[in-house]
Amino acid sequence: MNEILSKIDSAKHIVVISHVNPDADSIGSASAMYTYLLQKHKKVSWYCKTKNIDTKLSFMPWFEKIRNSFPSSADLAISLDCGDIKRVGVELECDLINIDHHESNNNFAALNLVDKSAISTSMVLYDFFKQNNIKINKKMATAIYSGILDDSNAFMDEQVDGTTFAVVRELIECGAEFKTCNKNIVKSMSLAALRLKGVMFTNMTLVGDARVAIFCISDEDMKSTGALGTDCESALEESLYLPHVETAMLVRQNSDFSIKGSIRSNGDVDASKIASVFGGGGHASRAGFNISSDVTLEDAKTEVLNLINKEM
Ligand SMILES: [Mn+2]
Repeated sequence: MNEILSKIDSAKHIVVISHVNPDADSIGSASAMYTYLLQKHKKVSWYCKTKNIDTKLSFMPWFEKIRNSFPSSADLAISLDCGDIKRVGVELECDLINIDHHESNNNFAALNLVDKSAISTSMVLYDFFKQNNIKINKKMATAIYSGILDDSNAFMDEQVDGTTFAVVRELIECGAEFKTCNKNIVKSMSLAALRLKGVMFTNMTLVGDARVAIFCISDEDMKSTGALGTDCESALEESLYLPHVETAMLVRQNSDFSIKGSIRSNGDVDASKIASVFGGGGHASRAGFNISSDVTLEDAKTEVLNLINKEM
């Protein structure tokens, strides 16, 4: 722990990193860390490779500071919620601290603060602040709450327990603007996302006695709806609300015709196990992978389906 603090203390220019296609946890934990470093009067930047970050996250403290070019003068980087070095999105020449909670994290940095049992990276950060007697201010509390809210699926996840709510209570006491977070993260949707959801559910196929839902999204679908990658994920998760569905799988074509796969599971299928076959990773309940070779969307779908069949 203290190694991390002394590393921060001696650094001149620190960059916090949110992962490629960032979610509320990666933005929230980076936002909380950014706020903390500012308080320490550090020169700090915030890097994310993705250009079009979901604007529903724009209420997060310091969101407007996010840049997609990495500052050359940085001597320390801190990656937040990156389960894999590839998620960092940049080749680093400076030192790295890896703060995360993904099952697949292999401690890729010089210093690692990885708690695989934590519900979110923002919760790992909360514990870090508490253990080091660092005061959590209103901005930090709002950002940490956002990460917990999103990664716990609005407190609906299996992993949520009394401790989760005890932490939330404390964050609210620290001034977390939880109502703003709830509205922006859970109760808001762009027209593009809603249109994409329509396309996704119209074309959904159910297999294995309706225990597996499969979605296939072409680059054309993305362009015609104007939706973002993260919009697909939320519709994917909703398919688990269907009576028999235990596993949901999505293969999506990127604009460069590479393929992004996402798997969600609320049953016995280990999503991260399937994703790891394709070089990806994540958690048992949610995982993802990328296929960069010349595989067609149909072939990718068949391959993932074969694996799910083997697992079930
Ligand atoms: Mn996370």
